[in-house]
Amino acid sequence: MLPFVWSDDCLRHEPEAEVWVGTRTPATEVPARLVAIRGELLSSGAREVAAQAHDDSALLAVHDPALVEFLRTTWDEWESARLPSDRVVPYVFARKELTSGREPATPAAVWARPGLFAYDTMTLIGPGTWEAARAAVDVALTTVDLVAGGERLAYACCRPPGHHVTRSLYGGSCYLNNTAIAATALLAQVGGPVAVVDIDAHHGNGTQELFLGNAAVRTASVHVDPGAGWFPHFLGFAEESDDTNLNLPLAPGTSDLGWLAAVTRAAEFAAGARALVIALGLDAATGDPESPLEVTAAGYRQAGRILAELDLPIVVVQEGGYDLETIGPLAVETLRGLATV
Ligand code: SP5
Ligand code: ZN
Repeated sequence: MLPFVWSDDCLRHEPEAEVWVGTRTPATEVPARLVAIRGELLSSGAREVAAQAHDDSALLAVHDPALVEFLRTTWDEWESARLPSDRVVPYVFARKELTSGREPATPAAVWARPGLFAYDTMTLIGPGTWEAARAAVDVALTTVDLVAGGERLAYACCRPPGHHVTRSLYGGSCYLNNTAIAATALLAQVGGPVAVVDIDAHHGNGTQELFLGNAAVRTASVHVDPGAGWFPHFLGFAEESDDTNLNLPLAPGTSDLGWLAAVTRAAEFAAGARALVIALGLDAATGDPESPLEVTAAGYRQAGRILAELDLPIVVVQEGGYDLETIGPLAVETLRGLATV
């Protein structure tokens, strides 16, 4: 039976809203996503494994301690400051060019501090955000332990997602890079090289930047072309590819055939690694409100089969996917594809 790792604490992050082009819109990255996926996993007969607490070593191997400390403490400070917004949201941004490359000062104003670490206004922090983000790290690390302990395939059923987070900046509905932390822990436990294949509809920009030029962790991402106007906008282009990184941007409306051809290329790039981390975004699917890639459930299952053919130990980490009706079945279809071979 396929093991999946779970923590109730992942449900504690309730962003409520995203500030998008200056407008407060309803949150898309909601706790109900994970409840839907878990329900479908249990119906399919998957085996639930409780997340085990892990210390901060893998987390701090990936992230700037200042980002981690900010995420751990900012909600309490924000709440004590009695600000007009019920969620932490940046209003100024400490771009390095502002200070000619010098480290910007830590602002005296609590409401200016998010500008040191946030790169968008859509990724709000509230009462349970830290607890959920830290729990997602424990879910990912427990999943790595299962695979290092001999499971061929295990799934980290976690949120908030992580692949948009760099060493010191959070954004894209992500706070801590669960996928990158899993890859780092997997590398330490089974040896390298390790490959990350990211099939979320959006470019895995955080993961790319964390491992750029690092031959021990190869990263490939299949995603909607940022050049067609899609998040993360500033990167994710094919030209960023080198020996250790492969970007496969796709046109809106690409659908199964073109998407699976790109997944096949990503799998070829991963071949020869000792273990695989799949950043599983379900938002490439038809009906997802956040992407135009139009992939079917059969496409997701086939992507699973293609990646399973690499015959590597596999850690699957949940990333995006926002259609509450279909993400449960899509996760199970992908895992079924991964389990055949
Ligand atoms: C992990 C992941 O899939 N993150 C996706 C982040 C991209 N979000 C971009 C949102 C663009 C505008 N969305 C409008 C909906 C407003 N609620
Ligand atoms: Zn996404």
